[in-house]
Amino acid sequence: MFNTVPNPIPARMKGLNRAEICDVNFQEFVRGWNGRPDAKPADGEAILDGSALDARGFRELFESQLISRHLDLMARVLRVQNKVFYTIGSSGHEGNAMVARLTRHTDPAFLHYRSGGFMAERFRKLPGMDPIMDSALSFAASKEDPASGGRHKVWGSKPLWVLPQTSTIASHLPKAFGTAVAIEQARRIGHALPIPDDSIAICSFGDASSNHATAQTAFNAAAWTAYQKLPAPVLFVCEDNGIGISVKTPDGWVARNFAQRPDLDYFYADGLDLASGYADVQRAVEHCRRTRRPTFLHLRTTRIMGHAGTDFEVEWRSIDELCAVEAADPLLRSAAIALESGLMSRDEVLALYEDTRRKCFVAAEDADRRPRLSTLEEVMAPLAPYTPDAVRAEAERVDHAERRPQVFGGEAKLPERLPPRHLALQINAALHDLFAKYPDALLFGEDVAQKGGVYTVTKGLQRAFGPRRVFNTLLDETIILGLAQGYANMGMLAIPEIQYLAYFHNAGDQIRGEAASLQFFSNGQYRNPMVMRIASLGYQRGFGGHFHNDNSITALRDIPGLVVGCPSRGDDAATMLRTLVALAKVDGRVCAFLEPIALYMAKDLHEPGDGGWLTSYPPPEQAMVLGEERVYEADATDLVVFTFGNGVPMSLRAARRIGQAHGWKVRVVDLRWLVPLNEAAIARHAGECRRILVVDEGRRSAGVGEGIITAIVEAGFGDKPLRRVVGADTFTPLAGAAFLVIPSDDEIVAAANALAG
Ligand SMILES: Cc1ncc(C[n+]2csc(CCOP(=O)(O)OP(=O)(O)O)c2C)c(N)n1
Ligand SMILES: [Mg+2]
Repeated sequence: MFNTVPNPIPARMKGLNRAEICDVNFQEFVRGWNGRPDAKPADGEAILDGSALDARGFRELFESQLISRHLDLMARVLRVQNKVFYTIGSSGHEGNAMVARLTRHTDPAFLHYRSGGFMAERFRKLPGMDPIMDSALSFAASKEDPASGGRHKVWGSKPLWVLPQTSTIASHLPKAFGTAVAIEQARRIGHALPIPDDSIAICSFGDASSNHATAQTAFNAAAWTAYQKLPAPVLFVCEDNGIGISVKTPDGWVARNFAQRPDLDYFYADGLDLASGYADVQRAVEHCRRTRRPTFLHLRTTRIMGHAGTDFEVEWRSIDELCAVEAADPLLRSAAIALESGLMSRDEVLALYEDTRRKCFVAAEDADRRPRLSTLEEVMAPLAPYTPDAVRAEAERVDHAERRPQVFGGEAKLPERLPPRHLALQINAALHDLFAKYPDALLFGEDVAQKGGVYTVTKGLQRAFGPRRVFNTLLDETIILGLAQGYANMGMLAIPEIQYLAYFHNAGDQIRGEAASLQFFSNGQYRNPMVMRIASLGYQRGFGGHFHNDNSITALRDIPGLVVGCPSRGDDAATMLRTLVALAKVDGRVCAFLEPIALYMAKDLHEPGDGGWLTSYPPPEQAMVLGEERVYEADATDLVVFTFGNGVPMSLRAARRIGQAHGWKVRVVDLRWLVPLNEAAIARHAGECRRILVVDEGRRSAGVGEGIITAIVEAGFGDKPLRRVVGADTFTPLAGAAFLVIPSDDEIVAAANALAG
């Protein structure tokens, strides 16, 4: 493309690494340029004949490109001095600055890690911001990094609506799609957006990433939406550099795969050439904003200086190939445009280049002198905010009393006036209450609408609150959780349903890597609160087999910051749901609400017909405190049983038998909150009782029971007689064999007998 370093490398370049070679290339290219410049264009004139880009625009984009490049070069130099801790760069991708220029700083952006150019350009949109210093602070992992507070090198900014992304490729596409849908849906439910109504969501990623299942599901969901003539203004920007780390994307594959997709409108732009690429980027952006249709911008880029600073391409790629790639460096093209157009002289280009370099190094050295995170408390501060008084006040707040009779079909039908009922009905009533209380609440998932869910838990909600607030999604858990993040990003209350716990695992990264991490990686500046309802756990009399009886709570237990609650009875479900919603509203928490399927319809406890598992509906001003356990027989001290979910009624039945057999008084503690575990309460009950039983229907390995026992041991009660009744490390079989793998009343009694013996 351009005349750059010849191969073999001349002596003067021997010993240089490829970043240094690209650096020298630029300078030699400018010095050696001997074309004839046009008459210098005025600010508003086209930079080159026929270009849609004017001179001022070009000049700013070029500066943004140079900032991005010199941040990369700086990172390579200072990495070895331990002043910078991240070297995945943007070199070759600087043309993405055009996307930033042609969009607004209020268009939410979820960015590829090669977005240095985009960021530098977006920084221009607000006065008084400093792209170099802000980025340098992030490279240096400084506590003063305005994006993540020193937790990660991210492209992120609160005022610039760049929601931080870290490393997992493609994981941000579902929430970008979700955000686009949310922008449109807000108007339909009367919710005031934090950004203009005609905003679009921007989402960039690499060519290799476009193959990822998580990316493909976002494209599919966007097309599925557009096919139904529903708006989904998301601009997918595929930055195609032809390679992913070391694996080449087959030539032409991205165009082949996307150019003809129905309902995903394809545009191509040359990201290596500002003068010619600009108009094409503009067309794509304007199309997305105007038509509100999902738009795929295939942006040609290249990757120079390797995947990251640690990628020594010379070891696995031919020099010829490297030289060819480096010759396509978009900064050489920009320099050529600057010179050809007459906008800048060679000296001016070189001076700008060196001045930008200097600024980047000065900023980086400055950033290095700023404090870094130095205590665990600092690191974890934004992870799991909890303001108990405000949460309680929010959970108990009732300002929808007037609407309730209409929602529930009359004063006499208010659920608290009805006789005691089972879990499914009380969850259903609690959801109706919450929807009446929060006009921005949305419930969505598979089969939740007209059918009311597989177990009819959401029955009537859509009729009461309309299809804009209660609706079926397409069949994909990743998208359900991506939508939840999108609605949350736009300030709505997302209540996604996952039909079965097994299918949460299918999409777990959307919570584990994305939703639960947002407050952490944005230093608490962004939050995507939600209450995810999941039909869970076993005991369905042998019906349904493993995937409808999944008991892996482990997969949720170790997600930092997640709140997990699991009620065993209807009244607790209602008060817990209110608190979970308050946690979401007040502290921005991501919450999981595990609904024990087998208890949905349970009415009796000890004998058929005793109605022992029916509960009265708690009036709306009642809520449960996070972490608070329910204790049965609080004065009993012979034995304490720690349990939750299906374990609660089993333990209560077993307690009666144990009492009869041994004359013991048995205290049963329903923990209700599985994450975080209330270790203090566990310690207190363990300390007050002579013997301890842990009944955990989850799996033996890493289940909740392990946490309970650890809390007991760490509190110093490990020498008390203790037994655990726990599910086996197996998948759940069908029919009667299902009962072999999970705890039973008999096993609990047997464990107590062992303690007595
Ligand atoms: C889910 C996931 N798998 C693997 C990786 C490791 N990884 C990081 S970048 C990358 C290649 C991405 O290539 P591409 O999408 O083309 O982006 P580029 O780096 O070329 O800009 C891989 C495999 C990852 N970050 N996330
Ligand atoms: Mg690539």
